[in-house]
Amino acid sequence: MSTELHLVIGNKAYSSWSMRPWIAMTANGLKFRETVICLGQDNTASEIKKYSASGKVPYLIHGDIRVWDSLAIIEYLAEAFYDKPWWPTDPQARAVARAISAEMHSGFQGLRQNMPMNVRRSHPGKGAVPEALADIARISAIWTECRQRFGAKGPYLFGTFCNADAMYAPVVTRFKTYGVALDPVCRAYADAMLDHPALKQWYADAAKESWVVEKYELA
Ligand SMILES: N[C@@H](CCC(=O)N[C@@H](CS)C(=O)NCC(=O)O)C(=O)O
Repeated sequence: MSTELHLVIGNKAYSSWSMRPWIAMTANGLKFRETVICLGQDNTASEIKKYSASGKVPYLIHGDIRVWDSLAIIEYLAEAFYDKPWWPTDPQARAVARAISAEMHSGFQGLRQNMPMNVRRSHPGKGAVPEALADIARISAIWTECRQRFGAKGPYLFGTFCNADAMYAPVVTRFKTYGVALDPVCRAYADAMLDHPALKQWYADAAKESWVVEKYELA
């Protein structure tokens, strides 16, 4: 399919939801145009509304097709570019990959609220309240189970990189920012993710951004 892909995202220092499809698309080698809107500005809402009636990013434009919401976008891409390895091929692994992606998408408020994404900063120990620690324990259990059951063929949750890794990529960055201690299995997984070229590119792009939004820096 040669129709242009255009992904509208929030700025890379802070926009955890945007990171997910961007990482998935980059990891799968898709060429796409990106429009970056800085979060937390007076004109953020109006800029996003130029594209998305939902008032949120990420938002994907593909020819006549419009898709919003991170999980819907990566599911759309898995259909539109079905020759790429978006999800594991084994039905059991694919079911678990989708389940943990949905769990990420709908949960972990304790982690999200107390350890907001900021890939440019280091705040070891900050935000380690019981609600965040409970989410970290559940995520560690998910990662450990996936690595042990499905991870034989590579360093990612299901061996080779898939959409579930993209869904957990912002969590990996939060664990780095907030210095979360991990057991050896989870540490090895997080390190493999941080070493992935797509994540490295996201970090490099975020470092070049000039926007500094006080409310996200103080969080
Ligand atoms: N469930 C949505 C959540 C999207 C979301 O909350 N995006 C944030 C940025 S990470 C946003 O657009 N916020 C609007 C704003 O800050 O004005 C998804 O998965 O895409």
